[in-house]
Amino acid sequence: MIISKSLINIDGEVLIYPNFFSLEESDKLLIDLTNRINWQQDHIKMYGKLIPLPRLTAWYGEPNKYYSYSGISMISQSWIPPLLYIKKRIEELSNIEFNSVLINRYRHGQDSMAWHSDDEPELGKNPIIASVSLGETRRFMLRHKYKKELEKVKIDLTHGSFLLMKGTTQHYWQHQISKTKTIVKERINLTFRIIQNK
Ligand SMILES: O=C(O)CCC(=O)C(=O)O
Ligand SMILES: [Mn+2]
Repeated sequence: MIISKSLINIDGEVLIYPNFFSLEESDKLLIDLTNRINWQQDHIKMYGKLIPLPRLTAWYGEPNKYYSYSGISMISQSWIPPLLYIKKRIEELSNIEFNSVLINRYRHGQDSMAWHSDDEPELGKNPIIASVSLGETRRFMLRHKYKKELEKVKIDLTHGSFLLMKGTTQHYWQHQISKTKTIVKERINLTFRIIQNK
């Protein structure tokens, strides 16, 4: 059994498994997903203008799983083998079954994800988020929503790493991937989720 200590010690649980996938597996998965995922460029509306999200996205899962965030609605595309392989591996470790995955592709250092919690109603009361990273290492940060005196938690998510957020984490904590001025290659992140609708 692999044991991990929580990165936060209050109001939730965040576990990290740095080399969860071997280097060979991770390299192969990165190439497979880059080529086979149906990537899309979504836009959000801000001040009446359509702004492109600073990353490419895709939503896969069991049939008819809907997901909405920031005014964007997506319907699941069918699982493909590399996604099913990753899903099986993380389900074995976490003992949880996931039915969908949001995939983000950060093309360079200017692609990012702003502070947020994964707390959309369709994720249920205490969302369990299983996050797999491939490709370039990017810094993941957590901050408490109310206890401003708590230090931010910073963790580098490396090629083949697995991060699990559970319990009340999404009620009390936000997370982000910030932009970086350093020249970085592509990174793909997959967050497996349990959608409660239909
Ligand atoms: O890219 C990451 O590591 C985080 C992605 C994320 O927070 C999300 O998809 O909700
Ligand atoms: Mn998130």
